[in-house]
Amino acid sequence: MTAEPTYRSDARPDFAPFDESCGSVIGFGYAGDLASELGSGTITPVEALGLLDDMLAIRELEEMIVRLRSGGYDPLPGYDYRGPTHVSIGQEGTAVGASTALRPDDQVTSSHRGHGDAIAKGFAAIRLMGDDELRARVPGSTATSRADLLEAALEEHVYRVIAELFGKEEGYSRGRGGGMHIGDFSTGNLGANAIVGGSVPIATGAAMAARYERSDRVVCCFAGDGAYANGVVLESLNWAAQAQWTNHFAGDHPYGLPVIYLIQNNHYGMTHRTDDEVMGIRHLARRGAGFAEDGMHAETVNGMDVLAVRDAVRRAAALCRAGDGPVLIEASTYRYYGHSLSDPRNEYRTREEEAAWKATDPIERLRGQLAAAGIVDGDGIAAIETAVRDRNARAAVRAAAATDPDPADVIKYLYTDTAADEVPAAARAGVTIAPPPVAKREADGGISYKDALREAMVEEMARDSRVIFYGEDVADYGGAFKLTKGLMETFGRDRVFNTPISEACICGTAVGAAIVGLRPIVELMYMDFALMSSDQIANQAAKWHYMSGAQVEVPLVIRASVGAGKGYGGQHSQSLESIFTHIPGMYVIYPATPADAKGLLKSAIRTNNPVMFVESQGLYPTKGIVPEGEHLVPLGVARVAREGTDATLVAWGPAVLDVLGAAEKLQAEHGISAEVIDLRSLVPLDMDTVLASVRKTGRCVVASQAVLIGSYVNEIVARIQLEAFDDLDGPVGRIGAANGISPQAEGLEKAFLPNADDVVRAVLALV
Ligand SMILES: Cc1ncc(C[n+]2csc(CCOP(=O)(O)OP(=O)(O)O)c2C)c(N)n1
Repeated sequence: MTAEPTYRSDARPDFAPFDESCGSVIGFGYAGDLASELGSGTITPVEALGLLDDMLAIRELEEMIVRLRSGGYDPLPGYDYRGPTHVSIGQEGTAVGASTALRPDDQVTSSHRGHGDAIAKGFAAIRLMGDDELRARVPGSTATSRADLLEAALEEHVYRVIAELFGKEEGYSRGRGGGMHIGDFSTGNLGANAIVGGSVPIATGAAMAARYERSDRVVCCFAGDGAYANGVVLESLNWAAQAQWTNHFAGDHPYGLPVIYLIQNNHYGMTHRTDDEVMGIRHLARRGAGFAEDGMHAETVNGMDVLAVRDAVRRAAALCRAGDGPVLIEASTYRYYGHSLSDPRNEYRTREEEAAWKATDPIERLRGQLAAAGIVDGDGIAAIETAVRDRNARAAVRAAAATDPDPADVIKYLYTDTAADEVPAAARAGVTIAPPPVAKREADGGISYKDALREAMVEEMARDSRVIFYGEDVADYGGAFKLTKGLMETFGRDRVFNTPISEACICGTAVGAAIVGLRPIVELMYMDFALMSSDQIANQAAKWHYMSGAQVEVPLVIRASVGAGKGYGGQHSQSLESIFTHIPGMYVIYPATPADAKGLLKSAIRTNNPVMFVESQGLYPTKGIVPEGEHLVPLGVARVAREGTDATLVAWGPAVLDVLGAAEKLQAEHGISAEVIDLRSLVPLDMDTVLASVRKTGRCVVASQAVLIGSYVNEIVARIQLEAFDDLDGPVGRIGAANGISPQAEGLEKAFLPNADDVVRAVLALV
């Protein structure tokens, strides 16, 4: 065991004048062409023809969408194409140039305009696959030669992409994702994203995982120029350039994150002008300058030249593999059509401008260079074009006839039923570098809720090295509430580290790391801050299992604590669990006791579903008996906390203590026997236990600490009234905080939060 060194800041006052530049940005420095690349051996004639084939395949696919929309695609007359139409005609050089510069195991993320990226990354990976891998992709193929087998695999790829666009079961995401979310994890495409900028922290997290695993794979993040105004994108650049990846904290692995941020700068957002309207810089490559001390390597390339892009990404990948990532590449390119096919473009740009860009067309450019180099003549090129057109047409016809998903399966793949019950051998070794912190048990075996949570994390991190933990101030300091004190010393800075104050990136990188195989736990200091990362929780973590058609699971835990009751006011006190129960795809857990805090957190870390794990700062010091070692509480099973016969009290989190207090009073002062159900898990929800109790008692009050308006309390009440109406002796009561904002003044906060007396009154009203 090597103890992890601790570091103290040496940030003494230093006001010496300085004059610093922010690093240089190289623009359009590529001076090569096909002849020079062939001459230097950086490309073969076969590879060069592959570039043409890839770009043509993209253009043909996009032209198919254009023609389908106008009813003029001859192979599929009258086919009703629905869904978005963000075609990327004109931008083929960026997708193909970048993808062919990557290894098959390198990964990409992409954007709403991602059909081209999906074709390109797939084709590039498939061309480099061995025969066995190819055969596994087309098991029914009768091909006997490598060339025919490869051709069959390429066609199958086009087919599965088009099948996804057509919403078919045979699509890569089984028709659940569609064109704006298309991903093919088997060729390293981690998914397109319809949230502008949404994939950028995901790519960053996937790169973090590569670094953690000591892998030399690289992640290339495709996103548009519009995205580079978005907060989470700028947070991602800051995240990727953190000093801790390369300085003394980095221990034996001083590697920068292996991520290439590739801006597909087509000079427009939807219709806004990036160049001289909504941004203040001419070359977006300058975005990199403010983040890394020695200047993040950044350059602008001609995105209409597939060879220039390929050259830049090859160099970027080499930098990343050498530990010198991240890299920023701006590819200046153009989309010939509008934002979508419903955009006529005439309100914001001229036909002259379009003609000028079309004169730099990437396919024409390569075509000319191939002919000039004598690799293929005009007839040969025409034959390639016909072959590509026929291949796409066959794939499209097959896709149109593929299977429509069964409407009965509408929520199939929302959740996975798998968990990390077994830890792979590679994740079992060498996981601690110092003895872990041990909770001191009282004579009766009691420990605090807070210590129980730490015990769960210690045990799970010791069990499985894929479990990493990060958040704001969680390392040396042990978190704002000292809950994780000692974890960094036990597991090392590689697995337990501080983050910038970037809640969106904290959650987004966790998604990226999770989908490529890690099992992150992240901490949000206060649950209120989850709203800063709401896109990454609601649109990314919750959705990727479903939207990928179950190609990937997203095993991550977001621990978020509620600060109610401390006089911290409106932005540090909210119980926001109801918001996340409204997001299908998330699990939402809220323990009330120390034993459940441990047992539920351990189960949350092991499930392969994303979990919003809510904790109560008010409950942190409460004590209870907690079994040592393996203590797992299943998710989705409520607990009968007190048995009774006259009324049922349903609650979760700190409200469980209120209803238990109320039950005591009801018994002592009114002779009413109340049964208490602690829900523990809001999603998945155990209605059976609730209904069984209500059917027995005939009366029910549901309580939580959240404000009543829009509260999950109302969902439980509605379901009881619908599903046990005949067994009820009266309407179901509801308890929550006042429909207001948590105040600072003690008396006001007491009036704001519900308490046991409120519950007593609600029960008495029923009897
Ligand atoms: C967060 C978010 N805001 C707005 C939109 C609507 N929208 C879709 S694409 C787009 C323009 C994106 O521009 P850019 O990133 O440059 O990509 P491009 O469309 O040019 O490929 C907008 C505003 C969205 N999908 N997501």
